[in-house]
Amino acid sequence: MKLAKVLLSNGERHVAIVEANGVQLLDLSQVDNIHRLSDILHSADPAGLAKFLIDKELPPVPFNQLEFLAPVDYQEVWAAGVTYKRSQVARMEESETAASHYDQVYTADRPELFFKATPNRVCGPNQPVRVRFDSQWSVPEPELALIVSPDQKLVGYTVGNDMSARDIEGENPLYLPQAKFYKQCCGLGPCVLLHEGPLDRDATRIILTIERDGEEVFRGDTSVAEMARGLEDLISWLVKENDFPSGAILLTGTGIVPPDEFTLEDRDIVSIEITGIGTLINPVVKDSAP
Ligand code: DO4
Ligand code: MG
Repeated sequence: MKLAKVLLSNGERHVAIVEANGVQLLDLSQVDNIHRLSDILHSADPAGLAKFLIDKELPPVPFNQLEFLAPVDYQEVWAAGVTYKRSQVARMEESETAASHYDQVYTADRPELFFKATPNRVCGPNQPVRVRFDSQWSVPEPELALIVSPDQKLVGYTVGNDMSARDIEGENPLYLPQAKFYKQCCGLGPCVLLHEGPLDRDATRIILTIERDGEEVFRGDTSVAEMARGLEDLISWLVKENDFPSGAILLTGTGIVPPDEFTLEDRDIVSIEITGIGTLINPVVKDSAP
């Protein structure tokens, strides 16, 4: 089952079940203490609760009569890094001084984990993701994102974009927070696929395309099976000595890095498809230096 937050043409926001041709709106007022998407995701039985909450008065809403919103409420967004060989090689190329750190973290027990975004820095489908004006080398990072409940369980998946300034990160590893964490630095959506059994990692492909002026300027793909770490293992490191009363969203690292000569430009369109979950499309915005 897939769940989403949607905006209707009359301005109403709803939580909904995503079906083949549209969405079925939910009436959250039927159950005490269920006010938002994350309350359903963090419940003991998200699929059962969502089915119970279907608003039987309302017919399904077709996709052309709604917009998907980022599937985040109050969660912190975190990210893992250097979890795919391609990322390890790319980081070692971009950083002369810190190459050995990336090499070591790829094989170490403890993964690289960093704070990625607060909800106000997250962009939903079709909202612009940002390239910093002080970066001349930035890329999208297409990543499987895990929805983690306050009781530290994997409850769902969405599509994530860990926007990254490679020049700032490469100049000095201590600049990582500035390379990763800024306004509009993270894309999430369009919906959450509930975790209802083990993910078929081989079959879960991640496809990144970037368009400029209507032409495709980059395409890359990988599969989640290429990731060197387990999903539950990443969560176990995230929650070690940590509490997430509002839950967390954990991006799991990128396995696709465009060639070194590529940088995103203002008005590029980034599209990230993850098999079985959906496609997250965002335009890019980059302001000129003030
Ligand atoms: O170490 C830098 C960040 C790595 C990252 O974001 C990734 O591998 O996806
Ligand atoms: Mg990343």
